[in-house]
Amino acid sequence: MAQTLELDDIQGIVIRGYGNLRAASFVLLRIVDPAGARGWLQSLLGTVTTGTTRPEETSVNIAFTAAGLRALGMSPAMMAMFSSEFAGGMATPHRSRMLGDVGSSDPDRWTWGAPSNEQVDLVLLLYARDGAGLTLAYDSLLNAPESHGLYHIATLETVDLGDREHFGFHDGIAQPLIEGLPTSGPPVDSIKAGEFILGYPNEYGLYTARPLVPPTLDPRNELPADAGGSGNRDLGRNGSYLVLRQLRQDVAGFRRFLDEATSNADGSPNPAESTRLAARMVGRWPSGAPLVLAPEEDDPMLGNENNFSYFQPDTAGYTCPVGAHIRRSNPRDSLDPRPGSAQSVALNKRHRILRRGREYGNPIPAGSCAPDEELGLHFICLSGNLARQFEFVQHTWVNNPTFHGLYADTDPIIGSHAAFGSTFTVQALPVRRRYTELPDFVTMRGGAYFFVPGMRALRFLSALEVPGHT
Ligand code: N7H
Repeated sequence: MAQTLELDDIQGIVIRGYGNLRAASFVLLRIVDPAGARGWLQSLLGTVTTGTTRPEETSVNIAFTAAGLRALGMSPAMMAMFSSEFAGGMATPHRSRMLGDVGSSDPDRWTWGAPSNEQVDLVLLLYARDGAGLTLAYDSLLNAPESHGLYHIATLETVDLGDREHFGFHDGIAQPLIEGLPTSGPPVDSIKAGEFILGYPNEYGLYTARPLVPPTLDPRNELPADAGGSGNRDLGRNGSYLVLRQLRQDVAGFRRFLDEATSNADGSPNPAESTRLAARMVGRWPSGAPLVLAPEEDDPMLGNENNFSYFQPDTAGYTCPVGAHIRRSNPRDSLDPRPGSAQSVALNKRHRILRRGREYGNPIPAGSCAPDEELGLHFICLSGNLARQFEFVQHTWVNNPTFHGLYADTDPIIGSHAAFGSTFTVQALPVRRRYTELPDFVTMRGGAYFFVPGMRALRFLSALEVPGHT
């Protein structure tokens, strides 16, 4: 039986992407005065949007980096209970290598989130129907941040491209469905709540590791009891980990590559072939139609279709290349050792992410190859276990040159081509086609790992008792 989720204790961003709230901005803040910041958090408690109902006007969510939790006053003993990837942060040398944040994506070149940048302690995720509503929300919450003990580092603005992203593809189609929510979809997408929300059983039938604190550290009894029965209190329950990565997209470079790789014998462009190649790189046509269901041409009627698998219709990748972006980032039923089996699907379910990204920057007009401005995707995803979910997808699938029998390919859209593999292989009969020397189309501009506390944990954090302080 599906678990009942405590929606009123879960921040809304974990439950929904607020697709009806088209304006969004992500405010990066540093804590200057912990007591002031805790007071501000207390004043925010009634405003933070929970998962109970879909907001129609605005939404406010909040998440903390490990540095932010320390700055709020969390003791080293409590910090030690968070996962090591969260505690260490996204920009350590080891993580940079593992995530492919090297070369032009090296943290040295980031505009925020790197050790050389201003320390990011928290992010305020604001959503509204329109820009005016967003400004209103911002002003009511953060007018004069310094008076709340906060320093405003930057506001990551977003742009509304409808359901498209900058490369011209329909995005935001495929999502895992959290068990316990009244959403329906293919059973392969139905994922145990503990994969995304801490304090519930996950796809192993276990509780995902989370910070548990002894009752003595929760004297006001604010935190829920550990459902695992340890007798401790669960600081993680109804919380999640959030990954935020500002990914710059080189739209001009993408279009140039496609045009050059598909030009006619006389050198003239071949737009139909260019679109076909782009679709093979993504695994869906621009409308969103999956290649495995629409092998020959785009079919907008299938633009929202997500009920498909790979092994049975397309074992070898003749329809959707095995290295295509969506086939790598969610291989569905094609994982070894027994592709096409229930075991393969079960394995895949342990590596899902909830995507919540928003685009930023002015779009480049269709057909233009003019040099880009700063534009791309504020990639956001949520997971209960950063290492097993987001990092695994990024490292073991996206940037793995030997993924699925390949040997020099990384993800054709988001892979770190210069560092790990710049070939894209299109499986075909009688011979495959290989595109070589793909430039990097996506570059990191900044990023961090955050913890999205449940509402009771947020209250607990806002009233943290810091030794030696009142
Ligand atoms: Fe991707 N793109 O526009 O080409 N992505 N992605 N992504 N992505 C998806 O199914 C894109 C990024 C996933 O379940 C679609 O909703 C771009 C990162 C996953 O079938 C399109 C960027 C990671 C899926 C794009 C980017 C992922 C997915 C198809 C960066 C994880 C679902 C629309 C600028 C590390 C796969 C859809 C499934 C889908 C694009 C980033 C993962 C069009 C441009 C960093 C899991």
